[in-house]
Amino acid sequence: MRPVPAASFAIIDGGTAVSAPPPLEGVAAHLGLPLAADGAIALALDEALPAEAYRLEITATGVTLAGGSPQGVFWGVQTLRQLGRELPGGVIEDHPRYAYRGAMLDLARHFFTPAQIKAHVDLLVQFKINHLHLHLTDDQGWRLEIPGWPRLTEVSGGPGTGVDGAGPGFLTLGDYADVVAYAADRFVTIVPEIDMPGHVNAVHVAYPELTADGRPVAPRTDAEVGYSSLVAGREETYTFVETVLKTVAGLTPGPYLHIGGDECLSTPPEDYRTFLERVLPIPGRFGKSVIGWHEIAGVDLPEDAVVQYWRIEATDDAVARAAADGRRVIVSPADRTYLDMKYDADTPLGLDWAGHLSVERAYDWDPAERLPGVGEDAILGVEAPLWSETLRSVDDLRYLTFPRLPAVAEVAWSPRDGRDWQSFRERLAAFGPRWTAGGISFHRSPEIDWH
Ligand code: IFG
Repeated sequence: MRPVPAASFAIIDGGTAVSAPPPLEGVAAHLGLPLAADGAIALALDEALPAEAYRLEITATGVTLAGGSPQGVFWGVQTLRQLGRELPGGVIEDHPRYAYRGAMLDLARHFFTPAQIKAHVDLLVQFKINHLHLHLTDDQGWRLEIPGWPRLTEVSGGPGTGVDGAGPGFLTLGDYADVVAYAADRFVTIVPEIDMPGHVNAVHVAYPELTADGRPVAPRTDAEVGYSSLVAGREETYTFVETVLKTVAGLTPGPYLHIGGDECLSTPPEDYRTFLERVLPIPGRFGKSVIGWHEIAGVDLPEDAVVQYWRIEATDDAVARAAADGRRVIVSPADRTYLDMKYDADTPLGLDWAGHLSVERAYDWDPAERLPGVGEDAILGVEAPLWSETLRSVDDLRYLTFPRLPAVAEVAWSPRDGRDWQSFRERLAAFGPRWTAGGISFHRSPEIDWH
């Protein structure tokens, strides 16, 4: 044991063991240290704590980490891992501000493989993100196998699909189950999105019979939006939608099904209403709560519906009304959370329709102050979407994600008065060497004095 200040504790590489009761052995495995009954790091459950809360006590002789549930202990493990090998003495008591702390990955514009998605989960949990929203379908590609509708993936998940024709691929039922299980083992809930009634050119390419005139539709590999729509007046539309949502619900242990609803510029308003009134209740029939982008707030919503706010406007009356009616809101304002926004004018990747998103702007805002009428009690949580129109590799994905995802993750986890940009930027600096050592591409933002 190296000589250390009295109150701190040094983890000896490989020589420090962890003790864990059976329900926590899975969590202990994530520490990468041996299990032993007399381990210097003791994991424990403390039912008196809220599920995701934990209490970390570090003394010169060892560490006690108690959580309200295995998930709470797992979040404590992430803090332990962040502290490194020299653990400062003291007690940390911590719990999340919001229950829903999400990241979104757009697999439709550019597909990423199960292995790449799982590697992304490993990085997200280090910042206590507990939901991964997978945008599975859009104009350019359909990325989840649906039994009975094979052309969705054979055609619209096949070669040449994706923006610039560079994002081919799809998840088989087995791939999806594998990703769901991997995420669950790390206390991350997968939130699948089937975007409707807009953003459906990939459906029409695969099944022209679902279009208004039944004529063949050309694949699209550009990045335009708002030009496609399911036909609200045809029964075939609902047969298709019901089969797809039933399949996805059956594959998804999590409580949510996201049905999109955004940018339906080619859906007449009355048709949009008709479509949603028939489709919004379907997830509930399969035991799921429906999530939609905030445009859905214009129609009557199921009691447990969740509205995901994404625009940059200062107010949104429909969302405020939905919140006043008891619907919950996921706050994802593009000008604060869209990781596909450029960092600055020199950023080679990304878009800039919501402005440039610096690390500080991703950090220095408050979800409860973002939308008038959408206060703390209406907010389910925060999510950072990453749209993939300009992504071509995992390095690209990570370059836009890090270091802004940690900023949004802290907005979602920490109490509002506990947040401080100077403190955050100093703590973030320690990740530079770790990401470099791990081969994790990230933006060395000049806002941070990287170690
Ligand atoms: N808006 C579209 C996305 C994507 C995005 C890129 C939403 C909900 C612009 N819809 O954001 O499909 O194109 O920043």
